Amino acid sequence: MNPGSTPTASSRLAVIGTAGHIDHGKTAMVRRLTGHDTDRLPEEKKRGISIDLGFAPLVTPVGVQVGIVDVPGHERFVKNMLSGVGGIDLVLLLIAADEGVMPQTREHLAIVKLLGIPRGIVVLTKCDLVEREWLEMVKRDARALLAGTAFAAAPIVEFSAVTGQGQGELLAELDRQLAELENRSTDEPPRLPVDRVFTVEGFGTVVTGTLWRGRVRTGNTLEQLPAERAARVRRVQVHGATVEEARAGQRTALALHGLERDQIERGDWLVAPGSLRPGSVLDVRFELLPDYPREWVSNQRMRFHLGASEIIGRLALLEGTALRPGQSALAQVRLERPAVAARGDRFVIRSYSPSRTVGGGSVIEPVAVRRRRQAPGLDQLAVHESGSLEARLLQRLEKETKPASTASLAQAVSESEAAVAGALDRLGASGHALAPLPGRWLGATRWHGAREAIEREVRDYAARYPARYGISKGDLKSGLKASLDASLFDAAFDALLAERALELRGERVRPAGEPWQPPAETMAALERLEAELESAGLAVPDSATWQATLGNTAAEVVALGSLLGRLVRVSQEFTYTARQLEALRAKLAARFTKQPVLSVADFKDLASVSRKYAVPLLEHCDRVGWTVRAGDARKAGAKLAAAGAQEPKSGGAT
Ligand SMILES: Nc1nc2c(ncn2[C@@H]2O[C@H](COP(=O)(O)OP(=O)(O)OP(=O)(O)O)[C@@H](O)[C@H]2O)c(=O)[nH]1
Ligand SMILES: [Mg+2]
Repeated sequence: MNPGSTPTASSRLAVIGTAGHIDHGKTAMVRRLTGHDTDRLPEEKKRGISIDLGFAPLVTPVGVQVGIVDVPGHERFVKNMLSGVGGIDLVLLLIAADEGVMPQTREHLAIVKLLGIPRGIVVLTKCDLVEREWLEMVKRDARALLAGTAFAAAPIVEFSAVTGQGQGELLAELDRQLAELENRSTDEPPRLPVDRVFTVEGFGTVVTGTLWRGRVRTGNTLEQLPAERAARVRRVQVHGATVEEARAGQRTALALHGLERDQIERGDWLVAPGSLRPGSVLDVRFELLPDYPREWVSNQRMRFHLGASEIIGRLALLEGTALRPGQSALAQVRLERPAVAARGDRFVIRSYSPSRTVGGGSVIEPVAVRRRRQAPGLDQLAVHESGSLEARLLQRLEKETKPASTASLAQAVSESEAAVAGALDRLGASGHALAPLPGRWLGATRWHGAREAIEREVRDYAARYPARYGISKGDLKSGLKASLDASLFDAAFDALLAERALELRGERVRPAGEPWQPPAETMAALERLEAELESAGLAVPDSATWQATLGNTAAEVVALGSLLGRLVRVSQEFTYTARQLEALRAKLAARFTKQPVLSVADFKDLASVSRKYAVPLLEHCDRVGWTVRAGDARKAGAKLAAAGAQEPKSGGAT
């Protein structure tokens, strides 16, 4: 592809990094290409080596804006190298022509491979110091080093920082490589690993990093992780210039409100609030480097590098007790401090002491729970690792105990909300998932399980207590509480009613299509009770008395009476038949046509009862709207004429 023909080249962005053994000319090359000296620390100047990351901007011949991260080559500073190399688009692997391939040439190459850096150019530096023959030999070594890797076809450029040889070719090669690069998505939530923190007079705390995803604008609120602290963006800079907005793929400096210099450090993250969660246990796929000299034994201490962070922890193998060099396995990273990861993030593992790169891999589940080796569920982990979005979502949904929002599912599977919403619709259409509540999703298996649990309880109760109409909704819900979340219960219960799988009367529910007849003896007892209550006028015997007479059948009779609307509990003490209350209502209605106000004394006369009955009866009349209070007296209530709420239902049971 001809890079000059790319119309959007000037709007393109990239971050590239150096790599290679100490003293192989990384910093000198960056200086030659950009005019910037990336060795800024006094100690770096004094010792003539790079210690920490350096940064320099470059605009390529076709106009791609590049941020260069210059890394130290010294083996003691691989940790610093690691904090800058994550998230780069391309690596320049430098090999000094006079020295050839050296240990950190190999280690840095291993790291960029483990991190999945997609592109690379090999730069043979110090070409001014060697003969052609020697140069060809070093070139052959370089090819041999890259053989079988993703960089096998990487271009090799001969270069000298002293003479400027190869500079034009290197820049042209850079443009060729970057032209094939896809621009990063700026629509996703922003995510920035912090690799430097300092203070700027008048602006307070400033952090820098490569913006991995999304965009950041002045005034945005970001979340600092793992501390979970809010930070507002005061100023955005890219390559030293203040800009309105930084986009993914740019070296970015953010001045932050509300954060002191010592509250944030290298290794922290700034992300869209709520978009990622920190976790100390991560499910991963781990691969041991082919040149690691031993087997990796499970549970060794190690250093976990992701983004700009280094966290100490242990790496437990999940499929066996040891892993051979060059092999990979499902594993669990258990850290002493939380990491901030997303599914698919690449990481590097270094041994605890002495520190050397041993392997790396990708994150499968960033916030996991501890699992034992060969515990059940490893196959699910495999689905989570490589399954389609639908398969992963479905697996996640089946784990949810209640309907989950699209946003929380998107977070759980580390995908955008839009992608998850689309996949949910497809799962819905195929019957694998459904939204029992608006915008809240559940796996079909769990949904059917919930419905079955409810139906089973209702059926069991009806079989156990044939004399009762059915279980009360409250008892049903609390009985299933351990296995069914309240919102799931309500949704499933309502669905069963709507489909007429259940029948609800008052608060009681029974299976539909199984007509219920009250047992003859309960019905007879109810009728006897009604007769007894009515024979006393409104001065009925109190409940404790007649319940004692009924004995064991009292509960059944009361349940039947209230189910049929034939018994009404007026107070703790007194229950009346619906007919008695209806007669009272009619009397009251007639009375109020003659006189608009009724005192308690008037009521006692009207109902022929003492105060003991008059007060609870009047309070009942107030409750059902037959009367309303007017000082100590009553006036007619709105429901009085309308044969109120307590009208008896038809006597026959259905
Ligand atoms: N002759 C010659 N010398 C070079 C060239 N490039 C770098 N040097 C010299 O090699 C030494 C190391 O160069 P640096 O650029 O500091 O090496 P580096 O790879 O950045 O080293 P670290 O960052 O410490 O890993 C310096 O003295 C440079 O002047 C080159 O192309 N030709
Ligand atoms: Mg250097």
